[in-house]
Amino acid sequence: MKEADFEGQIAIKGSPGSPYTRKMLAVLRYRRIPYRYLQTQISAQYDLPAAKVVLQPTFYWPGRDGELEAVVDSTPIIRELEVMYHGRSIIPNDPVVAFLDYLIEDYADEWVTKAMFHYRWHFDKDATQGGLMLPRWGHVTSQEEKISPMSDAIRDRQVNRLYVVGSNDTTAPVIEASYLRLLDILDTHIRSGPYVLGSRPSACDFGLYGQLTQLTHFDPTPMAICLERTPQVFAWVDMLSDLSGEFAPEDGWYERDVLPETLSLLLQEIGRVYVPALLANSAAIETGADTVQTTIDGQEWTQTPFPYQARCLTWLRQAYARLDEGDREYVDDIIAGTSIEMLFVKP
Ligand SMILES: N[C@@H](CCC(=O)N[C@@H](CS)C(=O)NCC(=O)O)C(=O)O
Repeated sequence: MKEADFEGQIAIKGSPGSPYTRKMLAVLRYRRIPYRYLQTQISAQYDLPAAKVVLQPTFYWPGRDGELEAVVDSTPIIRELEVMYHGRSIIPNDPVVAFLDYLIEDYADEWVTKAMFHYRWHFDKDATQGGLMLPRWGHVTSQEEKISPMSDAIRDRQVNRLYVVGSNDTTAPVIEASYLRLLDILDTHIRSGPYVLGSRPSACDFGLYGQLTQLTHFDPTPMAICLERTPQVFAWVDMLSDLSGEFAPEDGWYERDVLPETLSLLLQEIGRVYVPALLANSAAIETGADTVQTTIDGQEWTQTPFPYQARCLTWLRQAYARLDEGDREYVDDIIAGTSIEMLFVKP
C-alpha cells in the first residue's frame, strides 16, 4: 500500500463507465484544475480514507485538519471547487441563470441517469456489453478466467438493481421517449450555444455530458439511436470531454431577458418528466409508502421510493427560496407553464 500523498493536488477515484466520474473529469479539465485520476487498479494501491458512502467518483483533498478526506456527490463538489479554485467558474453570475443551471444539472443527474441505467441493463445486448466491460476497467492485467465470472456477477447484480432508478417494463416507454426528446431538444438548442446556457459552459452542461458519455458513446442501443437521429449531439459530447482550450468569456452566459426559445423546450421537458417524478417520490417518502405510483407523460409510473431524490427536491426548494424577491419573480416568469412551478407552490 502506498501512502496517499498527492502533493496538494486533488485526486479523483472513478472509472470510465461511471457517468458522474466523467462529468467531474470534464469539469476539472475545463477549469484547468490539476488532478490525479485514480482508476480502480491504481486506487487499489493506495491507502485511502473511506467516504461516508461508497460512490464513484470519490474525491480526496486535505480537510480542515490537514488530513486527507474522502468526499462524494458531484453537485456540492462542484460548488466546493468554486471556492477552492478561482477562474473559469462554471456557475453563472446572474442568480436567475444560476438557478436554471442548477435545475438542469439536477435533471441531468437524477432523471437522465434513469435513461443511462435503463439502457445499460434493460436490453440483453447492452447488458451483455456492460457486463463484459465493467470489470475490465479495473482489471486490465487479469486473465480471462478471472474476469468472466466477474462479468456475469456484475451483470446479474445490476439487472437486479434496475428498480432503484425506476426502470421496469411499465416505465420503459416513458424513459425511452424522454431520451429521444432530450436528444432532439439538444440537437436544436446547442446550435445557438454551443452550451446549454450560452457560449460558456456551466455545471448543467457537465451533468448532461456525464450521462451522455454512456448513452451516446458506450451502450449500443442508445448510441445507435443518437448517431442516427442526432449526430450533432454525438459530436457535442466528444467536444465536452476536454474543454481545456475553450474560452471563458465574461459575457458568455445568456442574459436573463434574452434566453433562446429552445431553452424553454428543455425546461418543458423537465416539467414533463422530472417534476412529476420528484413530487411523487417525495410524497411517497413522506407518507412511508413502499411504492411510488403516479402518471408521467400521460403514462403509468411505478417505482421504489428513492430517499436521495427527496433531498434533491428539498435542495431545489432551498435554492428557489434563497433567490431574492425580484430574481424569484423573474424565475417564476421563465418557468411559468412548464410545470416546474409545481415544485415551488406553497402547500
Ligand atoms: N449523486 C452522486 C451519484 C454518484 C453515483 O451514483 N455513482 C454511481 C456510479 S456512476 C455509484 O457509485 N453507484 C454505486 C455503485 O455502483 O455501487 C454524484 O453526483 O456524484
